[in-house]
Amino acid sequence: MSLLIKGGTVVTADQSFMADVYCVDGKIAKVGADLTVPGGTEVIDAAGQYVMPGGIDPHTHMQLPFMGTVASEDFYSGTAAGLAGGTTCIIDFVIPAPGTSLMSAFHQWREWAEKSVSDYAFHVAVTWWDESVAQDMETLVKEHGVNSFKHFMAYKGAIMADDEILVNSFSKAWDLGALPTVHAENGELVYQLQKKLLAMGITGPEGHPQSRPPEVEGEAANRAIRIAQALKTPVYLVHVSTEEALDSVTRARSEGQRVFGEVLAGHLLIDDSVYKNKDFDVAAAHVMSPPFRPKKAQDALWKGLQSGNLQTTATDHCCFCADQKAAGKDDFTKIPNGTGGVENRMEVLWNAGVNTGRLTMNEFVKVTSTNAAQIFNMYPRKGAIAEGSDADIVVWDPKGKKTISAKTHHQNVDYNIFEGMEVTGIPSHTISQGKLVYCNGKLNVVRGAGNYIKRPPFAPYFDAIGKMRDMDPPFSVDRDS
Ligand code: DUC
Ligand code: ZN
Ligand code: ZN
Repeated sequence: MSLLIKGGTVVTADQSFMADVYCVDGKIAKVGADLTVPGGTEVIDAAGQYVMPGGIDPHTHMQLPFMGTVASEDFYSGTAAGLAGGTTCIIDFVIPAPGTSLMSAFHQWREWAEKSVSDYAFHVAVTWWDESVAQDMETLVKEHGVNSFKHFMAYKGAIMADDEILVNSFSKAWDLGALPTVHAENGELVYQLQKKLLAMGITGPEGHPQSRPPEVEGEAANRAIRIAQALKTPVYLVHVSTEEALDSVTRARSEGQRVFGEVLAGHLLIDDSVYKNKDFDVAAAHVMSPPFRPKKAQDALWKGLQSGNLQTTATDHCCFCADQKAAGKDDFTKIPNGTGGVENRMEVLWNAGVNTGRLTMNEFVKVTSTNAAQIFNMYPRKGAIAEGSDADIVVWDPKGKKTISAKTHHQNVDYNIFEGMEVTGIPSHTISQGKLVYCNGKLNVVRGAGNYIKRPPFAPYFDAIGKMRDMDPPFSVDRDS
């Protein structure tokens, strides 16, 4: 099975050059000018277009059981929608219910994900703590290719990780060479503010952002970062949405702490006016956590991305249709939290990032693909156009235009948060595992074709962290004795 992408400009995280890309049996076999290839090779004409590493969305929730329902987008439809938008790999989240085994949840999610049409990996959430959790973390890292663990600092009474869980889990992650990640919102504050707002008679979606003001995120972000600092572990903050949280990330990085920050396409482009919409369905469709923020937060987030203090872009793709959102008609705290976007992340970021001069094309590749591959240890298998890398590639038409709409998207949800947005710069072709799976509006995917990607722990692969680990254990006492 061979395929040639001919005559395009290859754009990677660090360079741009004219070259053909020849793919054989799922891998990139050759990158070079005017390649001669065997007869029978499928040829894609990429003249006038950019040939980039396929996108990696490091934050999705396909078919997540959450808030009394299940996300409408499953691993089949969700990965297909990703491919239609140039995203060739997702990292989803295994989220065990508190008290249940991480291993059994992991196996459950693996089974659900077998229908994926593109490659995928998993972070695993730590939602409770005892010795069996520590043991399962070890098994996941050593035998199952999991190198990142998620902690929800919000969702009190459900999946919230308190400080005891954070400290134990971060510490275990450090032992294993795995990366702790956090959803940073102070769950107690959210809970108390929700109660207060409901008591005041505020029951509509406008109560959602009011119950999660920026301080809620700022406090939790800073706490997670400081805990990581004390334990000398790296930490990754998912969906940084406020100046307060970004300031904590920036300060820590400037002090040499290994802190990574992710920003959602939605938080860069949508503001909190959506919650004032009189139509419940529209306002509720935007209920996600952390919520969309006042417009000025977007400037700060763009600057965070431009300065490199935020390294990755994601979607937190977690879809619920109007009939599911209706569960919170009389009580905003019951609206299932989540919005979609896996299909549109690349094009909205190109349109608002590259077309405006905020990002160079190479920076675009970094923040949509290469940085995620490096941080989560899939590089250079993913995130690169190089001989030996997986042939996960997007051919990008910088002049192509479209108007985003739920009427035409492939996502299995009845609303699109980018509805009506006109974008210039769209994928013309997506290649997954060396096969053409999307061509000018047409998907051609195979159920179950996606592979689970194992991600090894960092040490000794991730040298800087390896050095940190040798230098200084998190505690001065020997925890093994
Ligand atoms: N936030 C959401 O909006 N949905 C799923 C989980 C989360 O943290
Ligand atoms: Zn989250
Ligand atoms: Zn999430």
